[in-house]
Amino acid sequence: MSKSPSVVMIGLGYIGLPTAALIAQNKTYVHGVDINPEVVEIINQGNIHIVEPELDVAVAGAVKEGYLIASTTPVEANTYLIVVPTPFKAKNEPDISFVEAATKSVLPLLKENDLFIIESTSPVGTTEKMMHLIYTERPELQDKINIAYCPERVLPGNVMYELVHNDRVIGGIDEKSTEKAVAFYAQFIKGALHKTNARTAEMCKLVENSSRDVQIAFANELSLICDKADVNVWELIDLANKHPRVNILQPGCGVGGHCIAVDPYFIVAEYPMESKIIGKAREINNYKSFWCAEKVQTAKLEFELKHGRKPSIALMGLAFKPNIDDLRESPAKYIVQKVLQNANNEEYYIVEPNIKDHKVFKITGFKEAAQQADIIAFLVAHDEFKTLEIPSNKVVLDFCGVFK
Ligand code: SAJ
Repeated sequence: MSKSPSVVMIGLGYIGLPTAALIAQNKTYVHGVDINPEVVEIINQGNIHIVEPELDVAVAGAVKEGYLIASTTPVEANTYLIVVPTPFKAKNEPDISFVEAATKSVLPLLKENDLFIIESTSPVGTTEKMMHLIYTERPELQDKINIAYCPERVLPGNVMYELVHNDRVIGGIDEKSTEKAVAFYAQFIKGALHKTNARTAEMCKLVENSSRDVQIAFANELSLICDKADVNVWELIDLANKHPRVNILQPGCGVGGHCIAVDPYFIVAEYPMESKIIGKAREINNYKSFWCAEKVQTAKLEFELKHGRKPSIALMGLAFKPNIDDLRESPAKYIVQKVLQNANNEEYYIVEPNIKDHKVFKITGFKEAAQQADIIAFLVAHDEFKTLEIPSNKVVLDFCGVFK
């Protein structure tokens, strides 16, 4: 790269890399940093290490034109973006050690008027903590640099579009920081940029995903009630949603992915006495996966009692939501593992049309599995499954509304 970078991006994962590519497409020099040397090498060759539509073209172009370069160490710039993971430790407590390490890595490089932004999903107060860390190590910078929090809200699978078009919430540690961060994002984001303070912006991200988790828990709870009450939950929700002020989401096998199933714990861990509904929603959504596995087990035993032989079973779907190949934190995968733990010489067909093979499971085509199996359990509502014609002699467990 011929010019010194304007932006240093710490973390080149599912959000950091697309954001780095977007900024670079805007002809701003970006120095991307990742601790994984393989990732760095792949990106510098103009390739990508994650699956996301349109990201490959964006990264290839940005690298080729020299606006994006990857490295394992940061360099001096004007803007530093922290986009690293915030996993949780035992007891579901958030772990901000990656954010801390990222902040420490740029500490010696910071200078007056720089902009330091955290995008990583973080517990409330993290931006202030990083501010104290910076001011403790570099007291001469007190009130002289701009520090802000700005969470991302993109949906995996549609990241490149949503990065540009979604509204953003931007909260600085003071007004000057907020204004400076807004001016930065305004260069490449078309959605509205909403100003607030850092704590509110942090809480906003956690609340968005908790809100969805609570709403899905309501739908999942309804599915358990309806199973006992002998009411078709899909028809019920459809009818209830005809009310002008009711909008119930869809039940499924539980909630997966790296966001909705995780972020609510960041609130519960800090405010356990107050976050009753949020905590309970997590429990309900986790329980739903366990319940589905139990249902498969019961169907197996019923089949054996009725037919005097062991059934063959198709488990349809492994991904964490429909029409993607992402198996991270997937309730479907959990159910498959749980069912296989109880296997007792039955024949199993594991199906996931969005992946070719898997290191643990032997993958069978969805048509073949549906044809061969006595019991067909739908764990993910992939589009392919909706086209299946299932003979009436099969036992169908439709946990996610494939045939609703
Ligand atoms: N799900 C249901 N029923 C529904 C909707 C979803 O069971 O009616 C399940 C899905 O099957 C999946 C899980 O919920 O297992 C999460 O899927 P999702 O599509 O709702 O969300 P994610 O995890 O892919 O992305 C979310 C988004 N947040 C919200 O919609 C509030 C996205 O905008 C965030 O940027 C992302 O989390 C994130 O990175 O935090």
